[in-house]
Amino acid sequence: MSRILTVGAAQLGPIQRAHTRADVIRRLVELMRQAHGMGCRLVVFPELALTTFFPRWWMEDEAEIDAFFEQEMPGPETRPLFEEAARLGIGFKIGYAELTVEEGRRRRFNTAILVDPRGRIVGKYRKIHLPGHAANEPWRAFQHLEKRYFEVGNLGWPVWRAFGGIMGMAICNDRRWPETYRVMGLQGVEMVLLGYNTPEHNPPAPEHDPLSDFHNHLSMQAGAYQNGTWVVGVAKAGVEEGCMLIGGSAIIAPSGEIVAQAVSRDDELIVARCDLDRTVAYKTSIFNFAAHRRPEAYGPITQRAGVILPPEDEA
Ligand code: ING
Repeated sequence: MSRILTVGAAQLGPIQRAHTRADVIRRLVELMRQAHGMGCRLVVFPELALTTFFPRWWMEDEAEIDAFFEQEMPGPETRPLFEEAARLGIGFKIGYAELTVEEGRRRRFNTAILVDPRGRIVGKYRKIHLPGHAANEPWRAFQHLEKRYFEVGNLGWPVWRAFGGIMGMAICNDRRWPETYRVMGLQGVEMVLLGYNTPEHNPPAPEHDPLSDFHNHLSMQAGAYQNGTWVVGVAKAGVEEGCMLIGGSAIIAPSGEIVAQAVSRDDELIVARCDLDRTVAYKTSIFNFAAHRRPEAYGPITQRAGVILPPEDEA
């Protein structure tokens, strides 16, 4: 049996600070129309797909910061995207900066939503692994202040039955952590949708820069294979406000093989016919968790995250 889901990964080129929401929505709608024309039922957009990657700057003025956030989704500026999706009958995943009031206080998250072909939001995820720093580091050419502007996501990694399968979401740095895929893998995920904004240069570890593209694909391919799931990883790419972001958007099979890959650092749609039943062979053999995975034998270390064990005392 084959459950084919034709998916489009809609990579975005740079979004400069001067680009308005309307400018960006026009680009998203164009990519959505291309995806529909190629038979896609689902199109995946990057992390923070509505604005430039503003955590590269230290800002203190609340209004200046709030301008990068969506206080309702859809809102007046994003509604045209939802309306076009419903008109075309195509679902989508999009990442954006979420400003909400919960438990009586304003809260900010790096968020992604999954929208079905009728325009209904079927799932929401809030980024858990926030890289970078919270303090101002003005000596840097660009900063990475996600810890300043976002709270750690408070929704875990849920999965949803949608598009004929079991779908999950992650955001950017999440893709580098095996727990991200495993938590969804333990729930039977068949396709993980994720977006990223990844600078080619990582100031804390510049010696890793030549491996940026390799680490990008390594992380997603490993996550796919080790959990028997498809992974759709979508970049915002190119030179954004002077900062080079990697591209390399890819659609990855449960085998870990890349079946489609972007070749530019611009707006670029890649498409694949994904047979969700290709997950079964991995979930029922090598990664049959019930038959082979033994968490009860892994020892207490798994419960003490972040502990660096001291060297054994010299006997
Ligand atoms: N960006 C980067 C990412 O994890 C980063 C942060 C850059 C990590 C370079 C390592 C190297 O892809 C976001 N937004 O998480």
